[in-house]
Amino acid sequence: MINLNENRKVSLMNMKLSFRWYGESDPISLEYISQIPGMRSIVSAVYDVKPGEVWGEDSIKKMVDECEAHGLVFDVVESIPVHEDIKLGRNNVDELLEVYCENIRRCAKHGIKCVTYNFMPVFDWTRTQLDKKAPDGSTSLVMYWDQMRGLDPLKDDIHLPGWDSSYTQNEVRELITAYGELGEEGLWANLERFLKKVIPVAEECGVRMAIHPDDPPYPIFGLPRIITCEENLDRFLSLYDSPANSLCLCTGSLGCASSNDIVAMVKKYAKADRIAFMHIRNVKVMDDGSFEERAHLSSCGSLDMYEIVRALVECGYSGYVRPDHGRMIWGETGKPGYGLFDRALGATYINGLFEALEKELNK
Ligand SMILES: [Mn+2]
Repeated sequence: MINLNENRKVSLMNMKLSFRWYGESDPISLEYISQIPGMRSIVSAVYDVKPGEVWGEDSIKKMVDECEAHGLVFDVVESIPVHEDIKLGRNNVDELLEVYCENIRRCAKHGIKCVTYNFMPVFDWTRTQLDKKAPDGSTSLVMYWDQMRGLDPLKDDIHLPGWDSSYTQNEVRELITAYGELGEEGLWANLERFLKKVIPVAEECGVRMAIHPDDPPYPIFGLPRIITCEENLDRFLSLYDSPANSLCLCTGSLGCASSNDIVAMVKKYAKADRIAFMHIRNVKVMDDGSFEERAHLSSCGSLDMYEIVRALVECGYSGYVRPDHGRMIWGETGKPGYGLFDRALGATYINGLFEALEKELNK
Protein backbone atom coordinates (compact mmCIF):
# COMPACT_ATOMS: atom_id res chain seq x y z
CA MET A 1 0.00 0.00 0.00
CA ILE A 2 1.22 3.47 -0.83
CA ASN A 3 1.76 5.58 2.25
CA LEU A 4 1.73 9.28 1.61
CA ASN A 5 1.28 10.17 5.24
CA GLU A 6 5.03 10.33 5.80
CA ASN A 7 5.30 13.16 3.34
CA ARG A 8 2.31 14.94 4.75
CA LYS A 9 3.81 15.11 8.22
CA VAL A 10 6.70 17.24 7.03
CA SER A 11 4.47 19.43 4.90
CA LEU A 12 4.28 22.99 6.06
CA MET A 13 0.79 23.36 4.76
CA ASN A 14 -2.25 23.59 6.97
CA MET A 15 -4.88 23.39 4.28
CA LYS A 16 -6.12 20.03 3.10
CA LEU A 17 -5.83 19.64 -0.66
CA SER A 18 -8.64 17.67 -2.24
CA PHE A 19 -9.94 16.51 -5.60
CA ARG A 20 -13.44 15.74 -6.78
CA TRP A 21 -13.92 12.19 -7.97
CA TYR A 22 -17.13 10.77 -9.43
CA GLY A 23 -16.61 7.22 -8.23
CA GLU A 24 -16.66 4.13 -10.39
CA SER A 25 -17.96 5.94 -13.45
CA ASP A 26 -15.19 8.56 -13.34
CA PRO A 27 -12.69 8.01 -16.17
CA ILE A 28 -9.98 9.37 -13.86
CA SER A 29 -8.52 6.73 -11.56
CA LEU A 30 -7.69 7.19 -7.89
CA GLU A 31 -4.16 6.11 -8.78
CA TYR A 32 -3.78 9.11 -11.10
CA ILE A 33 -5.27 11.45 -8.51
CA SER A 34 -2.88 10.13 -5.86
CA GLN A 35 0.03 11.03 -8.15
CA ILE A 36 -0.77 14.74 -7.91
CA PRO A 37 1.76 16.18 -5.43
CA GLY A 38 0.30 16.99 -2.03
CA MET A 39 -3.11 15.47 -2.78
CA ARG A 40 -4.80 14.39 0.44
CA SER A 41 -8.58 14.13 0.28
CA ILE A 42 -11.22 12.83 -2.08
CA VAL A 43 -14.42 14.77 -2.55
CA SER A 44 -17.22 12.51 -3.70
CA ALA A 45 -20.74 11.25 -3.09
CA VAL A 46 -22.90 8.17 -3.33
CA TYR A 47 -24.29 8.24 -6.84
CA ASP A 48 -26.44 5.12 -6.87
CA VAL A 49 -29.46 6.65 -5.10
CA LYS A 50 -31.78 9.56 -5.96
CA PRO A 51 -32.06 12.80 -3.95
CA GLY A 52 -34.28 12.14 -0.94
CA GLU A 53 -33.15 8.53 -0.51
CA VAL A 54 -30.96 7.01 2.19
CA TRP A 55 -27.33 6.33 1.27
CA GLY A 56 -26.21 2.74 1.64
CA GLU A 57 -23.49 2.38 4.25
CA ASP A 58 -21.83 -0.24 2.08
CA SER A 59 -21.48 2.31 -0.73
CA ILE A 60 -19.86 4.87 1.59
CA LYS A 61 -17.55 2.30 3.17
CA LYS A 62 -16.49 0.97 -0.23
CA MET A 63 -15.33 4.43 -1.31
CA VAL A 64 -13.52 5.02 1.98
CA ASP A 65 -11.62 1.76 1.50
CA GLU A 66 -10.82 2.39 -2.16
CA CYS A 67 -9.42 5.82 -1.33
CA GLU A 68 -7.42 4.49 1.57
CA ALA A 69 -5.87 1.85 -0.68
CA HIS A 70 -4.46 4.74 -2.74
CA GLY A 71 -3.18 6.75 0.23
CA LEU A 72 -6.14 9.12 0.00
CA VAL A 73 -8.83 10.04 2.52
CA PHE A 74 -12.51 10.20 1.57
CA ASP A 75 -13.60 12.82 4.09
CA VAL A 76 -15.49 15.42 2.05
CA VAL A 77 -18.90 14.81 0.53
CA GLU A 78 -20.09 16.86 -2.41
CA SER A 79 -22.92 16.71 -2.27
CA ILE A 80 -25.87 15.36 -0.39
CA PRO A 81 -28.43 16.88 -2.77
CA VAL A 82 -31.31 18.77 -1.18
CA HIS A 83 -34.63 17.50 -2.59
CA GLU A 84 -36.69 20.14 -4.42
CA ASP A 85 -39.57 19.54 -1.98
CA ILE A 86 -37.31 20.65 0.93
CA LYS A 87 -36.40 23.82 -0.95
CA LEU A 88 -40.05 24.36 -1.84
CA GLY A 89 -41.25 23.35 1.64
CA ARG A 90 -43.96 21.07 0.30
CA ASN A 91 -45.21 17.48 0.27
CA ASN A 92 -43.30 15.16 2.60
CA VAL A 93 -40.68 17.71 3.65
CA ASP A 94 -40.38 16.42 7.23
CA GLU A 95 -39.68 12.92 6.03
CA LEU A 96 -37.09 14.21 3.54
CA LEU A 97 -35.36 16.20 6.29
CA GLU A 98 -35.18 13.02 8.39
CA VAL A 99 -33.51 11.21 5.49
CA TYR A 100 -31.06 14.10 5.07
CA CYS A 101 -30.07 13.91 8.74
CA GLU A 102 -29.68 10.14 8.53
CA ASN A 103 -27.33 10.57 5.57
CA ILE A 104 -25.19 12.99 7.57
CA ARG A 105 -25.02 10.48 10.44
CA ARG A 106 -24.02 7.69 8.06
CA CYS A 107 -21.33 9.80 6.42
CA ALA A 108 -19.94 10.83 9.81
CA LYS A 109 -19.83 7.22 10.94
CA HIS A 110 -17.45 6.50 8.05
CA GLY A 111 -15.14 9.46 8.63
CA ILE A 112 -16.69 12.30 6.59
CA LYS A 113 -15.83 15.68 8.11
CA CYS A 114 -17.40 18.08 5.62
CA VAL A 115 -20.64 17.92 3.61
CA THR A 116 -21.19 20.36 0.76
CA TYR A 117 -24.65 21.12 -0.59
CA ASN A 118 -26.47 23.90 -2.36
CA PHE A 119 -29.89 25.48 -2.07
CA MET A 120 -30.34 26.46 -5.71
CA PRO A 121 -33.76 25.99 -7.26
CA VAL A 122 -33.95 23.36 -10.03
CA PHE A 123 -30.56 23.82 -11.69
CA ASP A 124 -27.21 23.38 -9.94
CA TRP A 125 -25.45 25.67 -12.38
CA THR A 126 -26.14 27.43 -15.64
CA ARG A 127 -23.88 27.70 -18.68
CA THR A 128 -24.67 28.19 -22.35
CA GLN A 129 -21.78 26.11 -23.71
CA LEU A 130 -19.52 23.47 -22.19
CA ASP A 131 -16.81 23.28 -24.83
CA LYS A 132 -16.05 26.83 -25.90
CA LYS A 133 -12.74 26.74 -27.73
CA ALA A 134 -10.08 29.26 -26.69
CA PRO A 135 -7.42 30.51 -29.15
CA ASP A 136 -4.94 28.00 -27.67
CA GLY A 137 -7.24 25.07 -28.51
CA SER A 138 -8.31 24.34 -24.93
CA THR A 139 -12.04 24.27 -24.17
CA SER A 140 -14.04 25.39 -21.15
CA LEU A 141 -17.51 26.17 -19.85
CA VAL A 142 -18.95 29.60 -20.60
CA MET A 143 -22.11 31.59 -20.11
CA TYR A 144 -22.81 34.21 -22.76
CA TRP A 145 -25.76 36.49 -22.31
CA ASP A 146 -26.32 36.77 -26.06
CA GLN A 147 -26.98 32.99 -26.05
CA MET A 148 -29.30 33.28 -23.02
CA ARG A 149 -31.40 36.26 -24.00
CA GLY A 150 -34.79 35.46 -25.42
CA LEU A 151 -34.87 31.98 -23.87
CA ASP A 152 -38.01 31.37 -21.84
CA PRO A 153 -38.35 27.90 -20.29
CA LEU A 154 -42.02 28.60 -19.53
CA LYS A 155 -42.76 28.99 -23.24
CA ASP A 156 -40.03 27.16 -25.16
CA ASP A 157 -38.59 23.68 -25.02
CA ILE A 158 -35.05 24.52 -24.03
CA HIS A 159 -32.20 22.29 -23.05
CA LEU A 160 -29.24 24.12 -21.64
CA PRO A 161 -26.14 21.98 -21.20
CA GLY A 162 -25.79 20.35 -17.82
CA TRP A 163 -29.47 20.51 -16.92
CA ASP A 164 -30.95 17.49 -15.27
CA SER A 165 -32.32 15.56 -18.22
CA SER A 166 -34.49 13.43 -15.96
CA TYR A 167 -36.99 16.29 -15.80
CA THR A 168 -39.54 16.62 -18.57
CA GLN A 169 -40.17 20.12 -19.95
CA ASN A 170 -43.51 20.12 -18.13
CA GLU A 171 -41.87 19.22 -14.84
CA VAL A 172 -39.34 22.00 -15.32
CA ARG A 173 -42.18 24.47 -15.99
CA GLU A 174 -44.08 23.32 -12.92
CA LEU A 175 -40.96 23.75 -10.75
CA ILE A 176 -40.14 27.18 -12.17
CA THR A 177 -43.71 28.33 -11.54
CA ALA A 178 -43.65 26.95 -7.97
CA TYR A 179 -40.37 28.75 -7.19
CA GLY A 180 -41.70 31.95 -8.75
CA GLU A 181 -44.63 31.83 -6.34
CA LEU A 182 -42.35 30.97 -3.40
CA GLY A 183 -40.04 33.93 -4.05
CA GLU A 184 -36.80 34.80 -2.26
CA GLU A 185 -38.31 35.19 1.20
CA GLY A 186 -40.07 31.86 0.92
CA LEU A 187 -36.79 30.22 -0.06
CA TRP A 188 -35.05 31.85 2.92
CA ALA A 189 -37.74 30.49 5.24
CA ASN A 190 -37.30 26.96 3.86
CA LEU A 191 -33.52 27.24 4.16
CA GLU A 192 -33.89 28.28 7.81
CA ARG A 193 -36.16 25.30 8.46
CA PHE A 194 -33.54 23.04 6.83
CA LEU A 195 -30.70 24.47 8.94
CA LYS A 196 -32.61 24.24 12.24
CA LYS A 197 -33.16 20.55 11.59
CA VAL A 198 -29.84 19.59 10.01
CA ILE A 199 -27.15 21.64 11.78
CA PRO A 200 -27.75 20.21 15.29
CA VAL A 201 -27.27 16.75 13.80
CA ALA A 202 -24.07 17.86 12.04
CA GLU A 203 -22.78 19.39 15.30
CA GLU A 204 -23.53 16.19 17.15
CA CYS A 205 -21.51 14.07 14.72
CA GLY A 206 -18.64 16.49 14.11
CA VAL A 207 -19.51 17.34 10.51
CA ARG A 208 -19.23 20.81 9.01
CA MET A 209 -21.99 21.61 6.55
CA ALA A 210 -20.74 23.85 3.73
CA ILE A 211 -23.27 25.59 1.50
CA HIS A 212 -22.15 26.19 -2.08
CA PRO A 213 -23.04 29.61 -3.49
CA ASP A 214 -25.45 29.94 -6.37
CA ASP A 215 -23.78 29.62 -9.74
CA PRO A 216 -23.98 32.20 -11.19
CA PRO A 217 -24.96 34.33 -8.19
CA TYR A 218 -27.98 36.11 -9.67
CA PRO A 219 -31.50 35.13 -10.72
CA ILE A 220 -31.99 33.36 -14.03
CA PHE A 221 -35.44 32.77 -15.55
CA GLY A 222 -36.98 34.51 -12.53
CA LEU A 223 -35.86 31.72 -10.17
CA PRO A 224 -35.04 33.05 -6.70
CA ARG A 225 -31.37 32.88 -5.77
CA ILE A 226 -30.18 33.77 -2.29
CA ILE A 227 -26.62 32.54 -1.68
CA THR A 228 -25.19 35.25 -3.85
CA CYS A 229 -23.36 38.13 -2.11
CA GLU A 230 -21.82 39.29 1.16
CA GLU A 231 -25.06 40.68 2.56
CA ASN A 232 -26.84 37.38 1.92
CA LEU A 233 -23.94 35.25 3.18
CA ASP A 234 -24.06 37.27 6.43
CA ARG A 235 -27.78 36.60 6.65
CA PHE A 236 -27.22 32.90 5.95
CA LEU A 237 -24.54 32.52 8.64
CA SER A 238 -26.65 34.34 11.21
CA LEU A 239 -29.56 31.90 10.69
CA TYR A 240 -27.56 29.37 12.69
CA ASP A 241 -24.43 30.61 14.40
CA SER A 242 -22.19 27.56 14.50
CA PRO A 243 -18.99 26.38 12.80
CA ALA A 244 -21.12 23.42 11.63
CA ASN A 245 -23.07 25.95 9.56
CA SER A 246 -20.37 27.14 7.20
CA LEU A 247 -19.59 28.08 3.64
CA CYS A 248 -18.12 26.30 0.70
CA LEU A 249 -16.60 29.44 -0.72
CA CYS A 250 -16.48 28.93 -4.46
CA THR A 251 -14.40 31.74 -5.94
CA GLY A 252 -15.57 31.02 -9.47
CA SER A 253 -19.29 31.05 -8.61
CA LEU A 254 -19.28 34.20 -6.47
CA GLY A 255 -16.71 35.72 -8.82
CA CYS A 256 -19.16 35.71 -11.77
CA ALA A 257 -20.72 38.83 -10.24
CA SER A 258 -18.13 41.58 -10.46
CA SER A 259 -19.86 43.34 -7.53
CA ASN A 260 -18.53 40.59 -5.24
CA ASP A 261 -15.13 41.40 -3.70
CA ILE A 262 -13.86 37.83 -3.38
CA VAL A 263 -10.66 38.66 -1.48
CA ALA A 264 -12.59 40.68 1.11
CA MET A 265 -15.15 37.88 1.47
CA VAL A 266 -12.48 35.22 1.94
CA LYS A 267 -10.77 37.38 4.59
CA LYS A 268 -13.97 38.05 6.47
CA TYR A 269 -15.32 34.52 6.56
CA ALA A 270 -11.97 32.77 7.08
CA LYS A 271 -11.28 35.06 10.03
CA ALA A 272 -14.67 34.17 11.50
CA ASP A 273 -13.91 30.46 10.90
CA ARG A 274 -17.00 30.05 8.75
CA ILE A 275 -15.32 28.56 5.65
CA ALA A 276 -15.13 24.77 5.72
CA PHE A 277 -14.27 24.25 2.06
CA MET A 278 -12.68 26.40 -0.63
CA HIS A 279 -13.37 25.88 -4.32
CA ILE A 280 -10.58 27.66 -6.11
CA ARG A 281 -10.97 28.51 -9.78
CA ASN A 282 -10.77 31.53 -12.02
CA VAL A 283 -13.34 33.14 -14.31
CA LYS A 284 -13.09 35.95 -16.81
CA VAL A 285 -16.07 38.25 -16.43
CA MET A 286 -16.98 40.26 -19.55
CA ASP A 287 -18.41 43.78 -19.71
CA ASP A 288 -21.96 42.49 -20.26
CA GLY A 289 -21.78 40.05 -17.33
CA SER A 290 -21.05 37.01 -19.50
CA PHE A 291 -18.23 34.85 -18.21
CA GLU A 292 -15.75 32.18 -19.28
CA GLU A 293 -14.10 29.61 -17.05
CA ARG A 294 -10.34 30.03 -17.35
CA ALA A 295 -7.11 28.46 -16.15
CA HIS A 296 -6.47 28.92 -12.41
CA LEU A 297 -3.60 31.42 -12.79
CA SER A 298 -4.51 34.98 -11.70
CA SER A 299 -3.45 36.51 -15.00
CA CYS A 300 -5.82 34.19 -16.92
CA GLY A 301 -9.02 35.57 -15.39
CA SER A 302 -10.65 38.26 -13.26
CA LEU A 303 -9.70 36.87 -9.83
CA ASP A 304 -6.45 37.43 -7.93
CA MET A 305 -5.54 33.96 -6.66
CA TYR A 306 -2.45 35.22 -4.84
CA GLU A 307 -4.56 37.59 -2.74
CA ILE A 308 -7.22 34.91 -2.16
CA VAL A 309 -4.65 32.40 -0.85
CA ARG A 310 -2.89 35.15 1.10
CA ALA A 311 -6.17 35.91 2.89
CA LEU A 312 -6.57 32.22 3.75
CA VAL A 313 -3.00 31.84 5.03
CA GLU A 314 -3.20 35.04 7.08
CA CYS A 315 -6.26 33.63 8.82
CA GLY A 316 -4.56 30.27 9.44
CA TYR A 317 -7.06 28.45 7.24
CA SER A 318 -6.86 24.71 7.84
CA GLY A 319 -9.95 23.54 5.97
CA TYR A 320 -10.35 21.78 2.65
CA VAL A 321 -9.32 23.27 -0.69
CA ARG A 322 -9.96 21.91 -4.13
CA PRO A 323 -9.06 23.07 -7.60
CA ASP A 324 -12.57 23.58 -8.97
CA HIS A 325 -13.44 23.19 -12.65
CA GLY A 326 -10.62 23.07 -15.13
CA ARG A 327 -10.40 23.44 -18.89
CA MET A 328 -10.04 20.47 -21.21
CA ILE A 329 -6.44 20.46 -22.44
CA TRP A 330 -3.96 18.13 -24.13
CA GLY A 331 -6.72 16.33 -26.01
CA GLU A 332 -8.38 15.00 -22.87
CA THR A 333 -12.06 14.11 -23.11
CA GLY A 334 -14.49 13.50 -20.28
CA LYS A 335 -16.87 15.28 -17.96
CA PRO A 336 -16.80 19.00 -18.83
CA GLY A 337 -14.90 20.93 -16.17
CA TYR A 338 -13.71 17.75 -14.48
CA GLY A 339 -10.75 16.53 -16.51
CA LEU A 340 -7.54 15.43 -14.82
CA PHE A 341 -4.90 17.57 -16.49
CA ASP A 342 -6.03 21.14 -15.91
CA ARG A 343 -7.29 20.45 -12.41
CA ALA A 344 -3.92 18.84 -11.60
CA LEU A 345 -2.20 21.97 -12.91
CA GLY A 346 -4.57 23.99 -10.71
CA ALA A 347 -3.66 21.85 -7.69
CA THR A 348 0.02 22.39 -8.29
CA TYR A 349 -0.47 26.13 -8.66
CA ILE A 350 -2.51 26.22 -5.44
CA ASN A 351 0.24 24.24 -3.67
CA GLY A 352 2.81 26.77 -4.87
CA LEU A 353 0.83 29.73 -3.62
CA PHE A 354 0.24 28.12 -0.22
CA GLU A 355 3.86 27.05 0.23
CA ALA A 356 5.21 30.48 -0.68
CA LEU A 357 2.72 32.35 1.48
CA GLU A 358 2.95 30.04 4.48
CA LYS A 359 6.75 30.29 4.46
CA GLU A 360 6.67 34.03 3.95
CA LEU A 361 4.06 34.75 6.60
CA ASN A 362 5.42 32.28 9.18
CA LYS A 363 8.93 33.71 9.13
MN1 LIG B 1 -17.70 25.38 -6.98
